[in-house]
Amino acid sequence: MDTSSIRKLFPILSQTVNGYPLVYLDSAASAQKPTEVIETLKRYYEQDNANVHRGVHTLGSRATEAYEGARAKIAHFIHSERVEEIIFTRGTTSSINLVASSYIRAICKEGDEIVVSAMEHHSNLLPWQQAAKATGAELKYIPLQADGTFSIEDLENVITDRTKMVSVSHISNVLGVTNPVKQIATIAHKHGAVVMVDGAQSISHIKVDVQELDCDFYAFSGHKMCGPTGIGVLYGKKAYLDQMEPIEFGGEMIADVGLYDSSWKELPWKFEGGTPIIASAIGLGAAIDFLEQIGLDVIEAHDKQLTSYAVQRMKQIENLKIYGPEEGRLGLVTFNLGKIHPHDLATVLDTYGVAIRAGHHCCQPLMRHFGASATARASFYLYNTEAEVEKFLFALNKTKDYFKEME
Ligand code: 7TS
Repeated sequence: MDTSSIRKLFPILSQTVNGYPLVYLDSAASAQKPTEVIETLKRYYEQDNANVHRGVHTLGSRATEAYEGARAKIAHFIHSERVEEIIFTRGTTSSINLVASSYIRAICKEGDEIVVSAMEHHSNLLPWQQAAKATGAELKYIPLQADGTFSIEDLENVITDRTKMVSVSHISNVLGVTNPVKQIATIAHKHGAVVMVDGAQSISHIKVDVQELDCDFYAFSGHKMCGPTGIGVLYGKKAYLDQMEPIEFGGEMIADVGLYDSSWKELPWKFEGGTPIIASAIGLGAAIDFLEQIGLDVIEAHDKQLTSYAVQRMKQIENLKIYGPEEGRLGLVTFNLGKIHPHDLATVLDTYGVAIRAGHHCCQPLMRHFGASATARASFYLYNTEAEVEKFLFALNKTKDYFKEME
């Protein structure tokens, strides 16, 4: 892959920050947007903007065609069996909340179980905590090993015939490791449980095939895959989505409204109350075209190679602790440098134009598992280069020197 040509397609990357060329190593929080996505949004607002599904006028038809066209692109991108299995949401958090609020509250009762791991992002924990409280179901955790991962044996020991839901991340936003979701789905299905996959960190780096994974629900966010903010997807197998009631009522989700009762449209629209997130959905369609032109296999190989390059180079820095297992990291590396607080580290790095994330990464249980209140995280995407990794290392060493002088 010609990374220098790809970089030219991202206008934001050509700026300097604090007098240095921007080194953006925070794509796991939100990825940058290529010109084509920005232009698609602009074109939509300049030429086609109208509400969808209701207007019989030309702009309304164009907007509807583009919005539903984006849904079809997503269905193709993740290989769902049916287009109506793609629900537009605000993002991963909303998608998981929709399942936890609608599906779980409908099917779970006291004595049932919901299984998660302590590796999860808060967005894949809190909805289940709430659902467990509301239904009387038990929230069970797959125990974590010292490196933060869990074993299939431990997972098998936790799941029982009373388990109704198993929800795990595909790629962890702290460890960068890929969980074997296909294997997890096979085990869960044997017990009659459904499987939800938090794909927030995987969708941008690897080819996802929901039929091949055989997961029942898959959630992701547009903004982490070069798309706009405010748009995300819930994929669900039709059989489960059909059982679910909407959680938002009004607007375009209705079939017929009476004074005291109403009925809903069929899938996917029953879950898309109000005016949908039209422009961002169309922008997400453009992001998918962009990623597919480059190829997810090419992106994965690049991101894997760059991550392991960064890890190898970071290991050469004294007192730098990397969290997670030795092998299998994709797209990010989480670390601490001596006793320097990660917020201080990120602040000094920013003075060199290097953007990284610091904090608990919305994974407080996992931070506690590591005995850390916070960590720093560098994340890599298709536009990052080895030269940028070197600038990051240069800034890390400068930060170390700076804090040594302060001692
Ligand atoms: N799940 C995982 C694994 C994530 O990494 C994130 C966002 C979410 C869920 C929530 O996604 P949202 O789009 O609904 O906010 N992760 C991060 C992160 O690691 N740093 O900032 C956001």
